[in-house]
Amino acid sequence: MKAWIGLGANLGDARAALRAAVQAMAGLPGTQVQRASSLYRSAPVDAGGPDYLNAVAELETGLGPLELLHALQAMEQAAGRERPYRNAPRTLDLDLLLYDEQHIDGPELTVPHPRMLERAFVLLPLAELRPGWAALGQLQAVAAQRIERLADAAQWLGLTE
Ligand code: PH2
Ligand code: MG
Ligand code: MG
Repeated sequence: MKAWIGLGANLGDARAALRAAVQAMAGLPGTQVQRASSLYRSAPVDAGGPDYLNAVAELETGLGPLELLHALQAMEQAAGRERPYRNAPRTLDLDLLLYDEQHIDGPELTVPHPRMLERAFVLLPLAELRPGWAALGQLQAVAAQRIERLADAAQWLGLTE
């Protein structure tokens, strides 16, 4: 199955945390990272603290949605994630955005991610990997949010000089 993961961080060395997360996702059982978006810097949405770094990764995985969710949560924990309050600044946030074409509405997991349409920091990187998933009007609806593209995938993942 294909899955799309939103990556974010706004504490510590955020770029290193997102890069390490991509490597860790590639190490999950039965999972490959097929593509990654560019790296973006974005103003916090519904949150305080420093600017975020954000990106989206596309996985091919044999893990089911809850198995994948739990693996992502374990990676957040390993990166030192603390949850003092809702939307607190974080060393690493990994959100399961889309899982194949499934709609999931369970106690632990909702897919598509319920707030993704409100967030330029999700829709813009996702549009690189799944152009057409968000309609033009949906992209226009978040156009006022401050976001800047910093580096293409090869650059921020350290695959080029
Ligand atoms: N994540 C949030 C809340 N607000 N804002 C930006 N710019 N980027 C994020 O990743 C982000 C946010 C909750 O997970
Ligand atoms: Mg999030
Ligand atoms: Mg999250």
